[in-house]
Amino acid sequence: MTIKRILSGIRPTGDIHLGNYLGAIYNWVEMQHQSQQNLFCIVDLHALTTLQQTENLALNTRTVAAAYIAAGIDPKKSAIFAQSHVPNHSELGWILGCFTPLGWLNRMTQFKDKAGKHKELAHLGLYAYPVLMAADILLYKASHVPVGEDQKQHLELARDLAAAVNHRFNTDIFPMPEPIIQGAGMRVMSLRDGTSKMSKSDISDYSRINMMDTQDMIEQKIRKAKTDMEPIPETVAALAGRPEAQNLINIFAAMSKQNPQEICSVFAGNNFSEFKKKLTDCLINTIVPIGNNMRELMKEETELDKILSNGAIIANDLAEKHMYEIRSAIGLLKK
Ligand code: AQP
Repeated sequence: MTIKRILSGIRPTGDIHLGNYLGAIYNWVEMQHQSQQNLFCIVDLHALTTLQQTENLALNTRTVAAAYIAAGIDPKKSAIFAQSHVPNHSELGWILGCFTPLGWLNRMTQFKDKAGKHKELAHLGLYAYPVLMAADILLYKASHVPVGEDQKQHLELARDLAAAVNHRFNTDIFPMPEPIIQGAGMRVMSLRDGTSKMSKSDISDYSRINMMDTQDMIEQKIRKAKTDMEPIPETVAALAGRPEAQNLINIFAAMSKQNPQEICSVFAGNNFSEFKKKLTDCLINTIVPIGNNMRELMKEETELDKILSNGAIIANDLAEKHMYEIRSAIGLLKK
């Protein structure tokens, strides 16, 4: 597959965790070598859509940048930058908003999930964030966008907006971005409840493995992770209806680069205690070195900020060039 330009990002809304790693960063590390240009953004403007999570925005932005680098995103190969350091994201977001029928936004399931019961109290930013996400992608003419299953609908919106603007102005200014659905739909679930996603915003720290967790914390969290009374079955099919067991087996499979069936075959008939020890070792071997690396990078704040400003220079150059073409295509007066 020829990949011209990849764009993806994570919201700096709290402790970056195993779900963000397995569902996103882990795949980007591989992909960065297959593509001609990589843009990995820390989407701080998107963090503003959930106002309760913006307390440590600057710190969290640096932490996400440190996680990218510590996990293997190479700043020499990939531009790492904060979304707010490229003002064109907001400009294009506004322009695209003017081409977005409300009916399209009303269909977005994430708004319904995140706004909850009191939709009329939800903010415009939360409602409109898929448009800003479309701007993030289309601003750079990204050819490929690695996204989780839950973001597929938003990528569809970006494609619809690209087609609508191209058609309206009889131009091909926006190439169609292609989704890359990550890790065969790898969705890491909470360690406390196998039916809800592992999330930064979960109030229980025991629901997730954070990328900066120590060995002790990982041991404790896996020991306390919810399971059931049944032994590990021989087949993956027999895990149906056992979401916590399924989640731990999926995590082990992803971490050890095996498939879940192989894990079931190895541990079939055992209870979870032996399995949990092996899973803990596996997590410690991968996560603790990344966490230590993150701590080192966080100590060198000036260096980290330099990486972000270098990334922003690359992103701004590209964005300004494209924005000039976009402004011309839609007929705005030249500066
Ligand atoms: N549990 C997960 N399993 C697999 N992938 C996940 N991602 C997030 N959680 C999981 C993937 O990480 C990327 C960036 O996520 P994000 O932080 O921008 O948005 P999010 O999905 O809202 O992440 P959180 O942790 O749930 O944050 P909060 O609690 O702030 O909403 C995406 O590719 C996402 O699929």
